[in-house]
Amino acid sequence: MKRMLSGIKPTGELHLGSYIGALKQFVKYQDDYEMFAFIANLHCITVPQEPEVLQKNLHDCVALYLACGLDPKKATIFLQTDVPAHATLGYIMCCHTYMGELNRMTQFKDKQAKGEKNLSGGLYTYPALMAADILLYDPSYVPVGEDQKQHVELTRDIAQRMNNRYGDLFTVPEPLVGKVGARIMSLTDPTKKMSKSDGINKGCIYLLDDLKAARKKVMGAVTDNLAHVHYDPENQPGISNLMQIYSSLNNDRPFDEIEKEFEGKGYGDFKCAVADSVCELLESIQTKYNEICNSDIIEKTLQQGAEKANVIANEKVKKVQKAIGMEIVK
Ligand code: ATP
Ligand code: LTN
Repeated sequence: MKRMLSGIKPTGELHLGSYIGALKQFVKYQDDYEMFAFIANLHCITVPQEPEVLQKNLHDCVALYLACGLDPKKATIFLQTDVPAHATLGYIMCCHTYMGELNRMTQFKDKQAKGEKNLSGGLYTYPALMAADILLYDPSYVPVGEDQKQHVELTRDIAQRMNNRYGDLFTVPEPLVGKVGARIMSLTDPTKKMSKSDGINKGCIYLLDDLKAARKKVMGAVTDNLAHVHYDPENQPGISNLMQIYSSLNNDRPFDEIEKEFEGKGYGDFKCAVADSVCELLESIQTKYNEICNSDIIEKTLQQGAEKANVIANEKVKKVQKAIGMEIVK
């Protein structure tokens, strides 16, 4: 069985974008691949965090992995810090990544361009740690949203470079970006990605949002005055975003079918249907989330996941250190 790996940072509450772009894909693939899904609690401290808030987000992130359908019997679910090999290989990756490459990464460039002050060294070298996260496990595919594709491509470059220099060390992974929903946009500004890092806002539907609040956010989504439900991200970005959400939550329903369903109807009807789909999803996730919080499944899952991940990751780090000449070999 081929492997697949991905991770999410617990930098805030998970939202509909994280679900559609990433989590839903993890769940879909867990039957056909050996799935590794981890919580990137090293990556999340590349930006300042409040300890109590981070702790809560971390707990909720694991609970939501499970509530969204990841099954610990099928997938290996673990915390990045429970597998110290991530930090070790992360450092080695840093030493095999050029500053020119890091300078080209849009995530860092965007923050710098916004004039954000006191950006950390960790944020700059973040893609090298991400390469380590991936290469430790030799996955064939890495399911991510559109914004992370560049990081997986850098991972491929580093893997190829190290394979050429030291012999076959790593599987060169491919990013897996969904055709629909790889970039869910903010409901209040459909030119911006729906993002948890933006704090509490009306443009972002959190998976633990109160259903009434979620419905209100959908009904208040920014649209246009063209008055027809049509997929055209350039001229109708708000409606197209809602269509992506609707499609994704209804078995990837094709856009032309959605257009037909709402032909001659107003945006109010369409928004109502989107809100119904969103609330149905949230209700099911929240019911499971409450059950999970009242059980010991989180601790058990993480312990079991870390045990399995440590075996694979430690073996890989040994192999890499040996190949580089960092170990005394008798
Ligand atoms: P955020 O911008 O919300 O702070 P992030 O994208 O920086 O989050 P994560 O939460 O770790 O970081 O992202 C987890 C996964 O979800 C990644 O694969 C990312 O590409 C995907 N993702 C995040 N936001 C969206 C979105 N709006 N649409 C589609 N996929 C998304
Ligand atoms: N950088 C990703 C989170 C992440 C990740 C990974 C995703 C860290 N390591 C390895 C896939 C594979 C993000 O910001 N969403």
